[in-house]
Amino acid sequence: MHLDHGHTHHGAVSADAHRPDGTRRALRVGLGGPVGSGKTATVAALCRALRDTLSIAVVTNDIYTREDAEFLLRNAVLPPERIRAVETGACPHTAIRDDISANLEAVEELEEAVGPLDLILVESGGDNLTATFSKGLVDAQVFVIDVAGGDDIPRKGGPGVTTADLLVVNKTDLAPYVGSDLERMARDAKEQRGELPVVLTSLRAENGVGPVADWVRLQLTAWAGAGAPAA
Ligand SMILES: Nc1nc2c(ncn2[C@@H]2O[C@H](COP(=O)(O)OP(=O)(O)OP(=O)(O)O)[C@@H](O)[C@H]2O)c(=O)[nH]1
Ligand SMILES: [Mg+2]
Repeated sequence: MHLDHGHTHHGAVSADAHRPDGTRRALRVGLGGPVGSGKTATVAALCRALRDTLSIAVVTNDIYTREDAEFLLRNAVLPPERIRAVETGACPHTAIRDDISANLEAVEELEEAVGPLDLILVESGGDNLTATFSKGLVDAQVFVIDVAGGDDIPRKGGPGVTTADLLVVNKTDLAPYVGSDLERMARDAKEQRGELPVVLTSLRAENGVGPVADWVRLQLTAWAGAGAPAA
């Protein structure tokens, strides 16, 4: 199943913002990127930064395990009933791009169980540079890469790097140790992405997730603006 919202876009955000009863549904933000780049750490930090002001839930996608969900549970970033795990089997990108039914079900179950929600974060299983989310599953997507994966990744491009609504270059604290050139990464990313935003983060730093949290707040404002029911 592939639901494409097509024409009515307000920035990153689709205008199809309503529950069957006409109220605004939660904004769904997907987080994708290579294995180990810091997707789960970003989700955890976002929950801590935003949970006092927003009603949040999380869906994780793991290949064979529930490890990401268990990390979030162990670290108590949200109450357990707000976290769902989807086990994707062989290809994690299939579950976020082609057959999104298990993820949609998880999203809908969360809305039913703990809603009304403001924000649902959907973490993809770690994959290569080509994995992107279906627009039928998420309203905006974040692609997380890290400096330790090599500073030529932004230059290599790929749909995640070039088209994600936000590109996060994480683990900047490691740049001196792995010899990554942050300025070059930022410059290459900008070249690939034009006007689309790029942020550099270190989740080891105090409020390191701040730039991502700010971007999420902006998306939510756009989402609220897109929320008026069509006449
Ligand atoms: N030094 C440093 N380590 C980080 C940072 N962010 C995440 N990590 C560490 O990197 C490792 C992988 O982070 P995860 O958040 O599990 O990465 P992931 O993208 O969710 O990984 P998969 O789901 O397995 O693809 C963990 O040990 C994190 O603690 C960072 O900004 N700096
Ligand atoms: Mg993870």
